[in-house]
Amino acid sequence: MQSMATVGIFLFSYFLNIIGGLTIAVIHHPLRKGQPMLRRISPALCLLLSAMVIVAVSSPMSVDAAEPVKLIYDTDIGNDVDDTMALAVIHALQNRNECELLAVTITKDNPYAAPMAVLVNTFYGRPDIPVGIVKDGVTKDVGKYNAEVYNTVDEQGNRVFKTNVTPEMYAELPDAVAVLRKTLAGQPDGSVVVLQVGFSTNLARLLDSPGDDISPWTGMELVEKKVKLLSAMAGAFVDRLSEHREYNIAMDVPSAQKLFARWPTPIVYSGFEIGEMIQHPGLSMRNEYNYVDYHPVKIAYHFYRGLENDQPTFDLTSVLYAVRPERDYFSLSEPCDVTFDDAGRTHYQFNPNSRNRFMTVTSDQIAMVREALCQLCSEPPKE
Ligand SMILES: [Ca+2]
Repeated sequence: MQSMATVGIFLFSYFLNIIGGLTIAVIHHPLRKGQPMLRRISPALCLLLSAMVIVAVSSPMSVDAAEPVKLIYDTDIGNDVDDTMALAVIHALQNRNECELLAVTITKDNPYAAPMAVLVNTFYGRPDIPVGIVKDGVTKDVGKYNAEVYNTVDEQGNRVFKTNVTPEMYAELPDAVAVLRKTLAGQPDGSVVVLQVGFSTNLARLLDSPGDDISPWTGMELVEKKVKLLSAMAGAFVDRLSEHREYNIAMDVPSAQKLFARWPTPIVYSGFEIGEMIQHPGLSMRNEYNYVDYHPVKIAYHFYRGLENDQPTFDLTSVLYAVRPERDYFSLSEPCDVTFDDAGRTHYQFNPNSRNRFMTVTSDQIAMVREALCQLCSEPPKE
């Protein structure tokens, strides 16, 4: 679109110059007399008009066109199907040039988690996005769908999903902290949004990491320099859930306490209540993914949730906010300090000096987000 507009501006400017040239020719015609002033200023006037048109036409575009949001996706893919759906949403947004997925790091310590992430990336045409895994992490079980999707076969018995990462390669895959450090070190200052939709294991270790041959900066310094926002699906922020031990926090409380106490840039929390209130309809999964015979997101949903059932949109909400923060899909709380106790319960206190906020939603926003996520999650891969 932008290049077409640029061509249009160029042609229009060229047209103006031609008109200007004709004007000059007319003015210089031997049968015409007078108008010495016009004769002198005509070429300059044309140039000026051209410049004004270029400024007038191009300015609104340069104001409106946001740069793609650079994302790191830290996920416990395989524990719940929303991680896989959220990854599909990221790819749909990247197809629209709204974001760029730099790396995926995984906090589920099972050999099928990384292949599942790569399988989804490959389905959407991006098999080479770097993936890092947690070492000695939590939730070592395989979960309800990673192996099922990975091992899906067609009628001839051939696996239908290609991946260049297999469960057998688990021991050799790079450590998430190294992938995080390398990814951040290679990006411009203040440019990266980190999505954390699983446990805090990897990011707490990142903050603790010393300078090394990847970067002389500590993990804390790298985050401070490179990360503009942590969009986290974590905690619970309504009174009725004051005793709730939100899963992402409760599975690794020490890492969550360390991470959220020390993270040096703004955090936006999507609490349990947000994804719970915005239910993805099973109807969409049944009817809107049939453009291919085997869809990894639909198969994952089938094994995890059942196609007849609706599914909370927990992790998807953190993605949508991260990429489209200005679309009013969500409202934000006043700034507040957030802590997690040893049982994994959420505590927060409003503090005007805090960098951190949590999401809230109205009934109108719930309807809008549900539909936006249905459309994005079911969007076919780019040809
Ligand atoms: Ca998750």
